[in-house]
This record gives sequence, structure tokens and C-alpha cells, in this order.
Amino acid sequence: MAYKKILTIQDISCVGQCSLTVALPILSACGMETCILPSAVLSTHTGGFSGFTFRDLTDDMPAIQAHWQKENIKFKAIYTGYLGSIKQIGYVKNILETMGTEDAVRIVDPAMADNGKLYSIFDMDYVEAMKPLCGTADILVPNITEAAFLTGCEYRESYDEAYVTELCEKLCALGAKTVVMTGVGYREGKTGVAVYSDGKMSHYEHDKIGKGAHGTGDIYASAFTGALMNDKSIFEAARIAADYTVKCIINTQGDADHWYGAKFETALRDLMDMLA
Ligand code: PXL
Repeated sequence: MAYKKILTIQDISCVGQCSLTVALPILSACGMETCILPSAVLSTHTGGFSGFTFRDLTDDMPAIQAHWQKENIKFKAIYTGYLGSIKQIGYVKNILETMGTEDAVRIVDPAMADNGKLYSIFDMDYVEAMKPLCGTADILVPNITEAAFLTGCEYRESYDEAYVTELCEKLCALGAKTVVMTGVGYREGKTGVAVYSDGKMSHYEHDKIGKGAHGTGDIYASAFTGALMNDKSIFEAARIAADYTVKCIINTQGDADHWYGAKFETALRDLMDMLA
């Protein structure tokens, strides 16, 4: 396999096992040369800690991009996650449109909400600003909450395939080519991933383990990107990322002190085995 240089754009939460502290090791384990563009630096993530610091790096982005352009640096994949400001979303859209190789894959995780609610620092203006970014995605990786916010559909905890199909159709109407939607389960005790492309829906179902954990969306999107860049099909990458994320959640069960994230590190070997 050719050596692949990819870019991921998301925050550094110094403590909390999410965003870049998850994406970088996972993508490295998948054999990717992983370049980063931090969107913000926080002392911790915002999901349960109080008093966190937040340094927005929006104003650093144009000069970083200009330098890369001068050096003729291009990326085989660009994967975006949690972003720092509405203005930044515009810069990131431009990076997605201009900094990829001819055959680059653009993966957007609209990391902004979960369990029916927006993350604490975001509002509906932010949701509105995310829509054009999602429209540039070759592959959009939302959870159901994010999909509901982006499409204006009601958020539901129980639903059927028609609801998920409607969400996916509306996300594709924004411009996304393929949707890989996480947390989609139709039966008690089960969850899974819906993959929607060219009007065709597939679903990978697996056991639902407890309530899940913080940061698992980032673990999922990172493993998905890594598997896809290992030449797996979209469905196969979606399945591998789901199996890996389940292992990380199982690793973390029974440790109440570890409420803030999932222990993904000790399952990296399993991910590498799944890619072999
Ligand atoms: O895992 C998503 C995420 C990423 N980055 C920050 C967050 C969260 C979720 O709360 O707060 C800063």
C-alpha cells in the first residue's frame, strides 16, 4: 500500500480522550502519516468537566494553510471533527476544497451534539454554519442527534428505517455523497451503523454496550478513516470501526473513575489485526 499523508482538523482537548488525542494515535496505528490542524486547545473536553479553558485557533488557520500551499503539500484524505468557531468552519471548508490530492477523500464528522443535545458551547447558528461544510463531504459521519439538527427533523429515541432513510436523504440533499450514521439500532439491546450511498441503505448491527462513553464518536470516525485509507470498502470500514469502538467501550466498563472517555489504547492491537 502506498504511504498516505492525511490531515485531520479538530481540537486538542489536553485531557479527556477525544479529538486529536484519539485521532492521531488511531490513524498512526492504521499506518497513516497523520498531519494535524488543531482547531482549538482546551484543558479538557466540554462534556462533564466544568471551568475548562478554550483557546480558539481560528486566526492561525489562514497562515498555516498558506504555508502548506507554498510547500505544495496535499493530502490523500482530510477528516474534520470538532471545530472552534463559525468563522473557522468557513476556513475548514476551503481547506477541504483545495488541499486534497486529485483523488482525496473528504470525511466530515459534524461533531457538535449527542443524546438529543448540542455540546455546551454550540447553538443553532453553529448548526446552520455546519451545513455547507457537511455538503462538501464525500463521507459524512454524524450520529443521529447531529443528523436531526442538520436536517431539521425531530430527534427520536425510537424510530424505524424510514426515519433513518429520511435523515440520510436530507443529509445528501445538503451535498454529502455518502452518510455513515452511528448509533442506529432498531431492536432492544442492539445498535449499529447505517451506511447510505446512491439511494441505497445498508445497516451493520452489533450489541449495545451500556450507555456508551464520551469520545466514542471520535474513536469511531478515526478508525473508520484509518480503515478506509487501508483500502477497505466504506461498509467494511464502517464495520471495522464499529467493532473496534465496541472493544474500547468494553475495555472501559466497570471503571467509574474513567467516566470522561474510553480506553482505546489497549485495543489498538485489535484494530491493527482487523486491518491485516
Ligand atoms: O468528542 C467530541 C468532543 C470533542 N471535542 C470537545 C468536546 C467533545 C464532546 O463533548 O467537548 C472539546
